[in-house]
Amino acid sequence: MEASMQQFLESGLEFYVTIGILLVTSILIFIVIRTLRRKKADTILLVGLSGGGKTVLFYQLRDGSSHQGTVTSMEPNEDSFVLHSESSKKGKIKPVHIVDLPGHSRLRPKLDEFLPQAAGIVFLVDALDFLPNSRVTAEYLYDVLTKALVVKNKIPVLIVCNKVDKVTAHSMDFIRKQLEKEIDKLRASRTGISDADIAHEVTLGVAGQPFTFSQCINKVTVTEASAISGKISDVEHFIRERVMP
Ligand SMILES: Nc1nc2c(ncn2[C@@H]2O[C@H](COP(=O)(O)OP(=O)(O)OP(=O)(O)O)[C@@H](O)[C@H]2O)c(=O)[nH]1
Ligand SMILES: [Mg+2]
Repeated sequence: MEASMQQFLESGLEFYVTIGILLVTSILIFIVIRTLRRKKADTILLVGLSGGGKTVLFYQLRDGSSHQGTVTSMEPNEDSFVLHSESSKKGKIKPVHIVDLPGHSRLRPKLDEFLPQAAGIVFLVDALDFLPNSRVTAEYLYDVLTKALVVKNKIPVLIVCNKVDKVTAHSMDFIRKQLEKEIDKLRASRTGISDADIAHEVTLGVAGQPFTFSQCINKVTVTEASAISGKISDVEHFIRERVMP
């Protein structure tokens, strides 16, 4: 009697152990398949106000020439290529997918379509015509920095003060400070609008302290460039760092 009881218990235990093993194996297989399926983010987005030089930069990165006289873009301009500066390594290194998004305010929602694949964002600022546009530039940058995906995926942002070939261009330190000040003001005014919405919105910076880019969860850096004359090495370096060969 006792022996058959023991046999019964043992077979029950065996049953549960087998089910347990099967369950753990299926979960592991499921996780592996999901990880393999998830495409690695390999896209660099060029964003910023209209006229900042995104399209000029796109061609400079791809062809090493600026295609003078671009008109305002109405559609995203995208391609996968090995950077012109790395063309000697063609075939040996991974191409990058670059999307030049139109700066026109009505076309800006296009950004959301590309964000899930973004490995980095290059935010162009017109350093020549900066002052009259500092507020709108900061508004757009604020929108980018508070996008849920940018924060969740910690997408690095490189702010590029473009057109430094002109002597009247503002310095990158000046532009950085102005943008930080404007974002600080925006932060105060936007959080003041409705307390109910704050729970859903990302709040930038540290409460009670003036805003600086270094407080962002994602890495935000500032550099200068001249897309038209090909002074874009910091941008190329940023891209290569984000999309490894
Ligand atoms: N001096 C100077 N001008 C530049 C530079 N980069 C772009 N430009 C000029 O700025 C203007 C706008 O350049 P685009 O590349 O078309 O600007 P964009 O950011 O693509 O603008 P949208 O397509 O409207 O969003 C053009 O007249 C360019 O020649 C630069 O580095 N230096
Ligand atoms: Mg353009």
